[in-house]
Amino acid sequence: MNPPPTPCLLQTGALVPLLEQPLQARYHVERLLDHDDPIAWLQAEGARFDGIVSSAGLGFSADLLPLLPRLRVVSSYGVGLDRIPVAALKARGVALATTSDVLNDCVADAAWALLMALARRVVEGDAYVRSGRWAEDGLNRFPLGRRISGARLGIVGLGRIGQVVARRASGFDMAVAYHSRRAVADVPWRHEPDLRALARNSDYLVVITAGGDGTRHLINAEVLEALGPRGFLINVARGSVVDEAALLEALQAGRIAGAGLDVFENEPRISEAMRAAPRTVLLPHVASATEETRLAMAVRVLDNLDAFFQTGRLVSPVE
Ligand code: NAP
Ligand code: 8YV
Repeated sequence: MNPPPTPCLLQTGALVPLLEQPLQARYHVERLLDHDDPIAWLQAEGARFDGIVSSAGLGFSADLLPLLPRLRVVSSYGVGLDRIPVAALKARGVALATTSDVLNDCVADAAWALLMALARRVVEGDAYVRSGRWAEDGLNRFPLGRRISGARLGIVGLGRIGQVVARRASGFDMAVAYHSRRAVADVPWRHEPDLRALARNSDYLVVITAGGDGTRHLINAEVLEALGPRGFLINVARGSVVDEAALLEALQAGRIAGAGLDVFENEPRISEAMRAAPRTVLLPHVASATEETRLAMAVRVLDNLDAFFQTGRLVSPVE
C-alpha cells in the first residue's frame, strides 16, 4: 500500500528558524512571502493546501479562505487570536490550534519582571550607577521605590496566563483581585465585576486579557484615573487593550505612578512620546521569548499538525 501523501502547508509569513526547519523536513511547505503576487499565486495553486501554519503575530486574513478549498487545519505559533479569522474558520469547519499553556509561565514571569522593575526602579537604578551620578550625589539620593510585598494586585483577565500571574503573588503575600466578564470557579481570588473599582483598589494592575475588538481600549482614561497617582499599570496582553493616548497623558501628568509595557498599539513603531514617557519600563513584545518557551511553542505547533494529520485531533485546540 502506498503511504498517504505528505500534507501541503501554507506558511503565512516568516517563522522562527527552529520551527521552519522541522516543518520543511516533515511537510511540503510554501511561504506566502516567497511570491510577488501572493493572491494571484494562490488563485492558481491554493487548492493544494491542507493546512496553514502561522503565528499570533503574523496571522492572516479571512480573504485567503476562499482560495484554499482543501483547508482543514490551522496551527498557530503563539496563543493570541486577534489576527486569526476565528469565526470564518469555525464557519468552514477548519480546525484551529494554538500553543496555549506552554507559554503561561514565561509570560507571567515577564509581567512580574515589569512589575518589579517598575516598583523598585531597577532600570533607573542601573542607569544611575553606570552614569557615575551615584558618586556625584553621595549616598541615599536615589529616589525611593515602592513596596511589592503585601501590596494589592489587580489582574485584568484571569485566563490561563492571568491565573499564573495570580499564583506568583502568594510568594509576596499580596491581596489579589481580578476582573473578567465571568467569575472563574474554584479560585481563591476575589472577582471584581467593576473594572474601575478594581483599578481604584490596586497598587499594581496587570492586564492579561485577550486582544481584539472585544477588549479595545478597555483600559481607558477613566480606568487610569481610578488607578490613580500611586498605581502602576503593567500590560502584557495586547497594545490595543490600552488607550495609549490616554496612558501617555496620565503618565505625563503624574496621574498614574508608572507603566510597564511589553505590547503597544502600533508596535514595533513606538511613538517618540512613549519612548520619552516618565516612569515606564518598555519591552519589545518578548513576554514568551525565552529559549525554553519558544522551543516548546515550536514543538507544539508541530505536535498539533502531526496529531491532526495522524488522528484528526489537535493537542491544543481552540474550542
Ligand atoms: P485566555 O485563557 O483565553 O484568557 C483570556 C482572559 O481574558 C479571560 O480571563 C477572559 O475572561 C478575559 N477577557 C476576555 N475578554 C474580556 C473583556 N472584554 N473584559 C474583561 N476580560 C476579558 O488567554 P491566555 O492564554 O491567558 O492569554 C491572554 C492573552 O495574552 C492572549 O490573548 C494574548 O493576546 C496575550 N499574550 C501576550 C503575550 C506576549 O508576548 N506579550 C504572550 C502570550 C499571550 P472572560 O471571557 O470571562 O471575560
Ligand atoms: C508570541 C504572543 O511571541 O502568544 C502570543 O499571543 O503574543 C507571543 O507569545 C508572538 O505573538 C508570536 O508571534
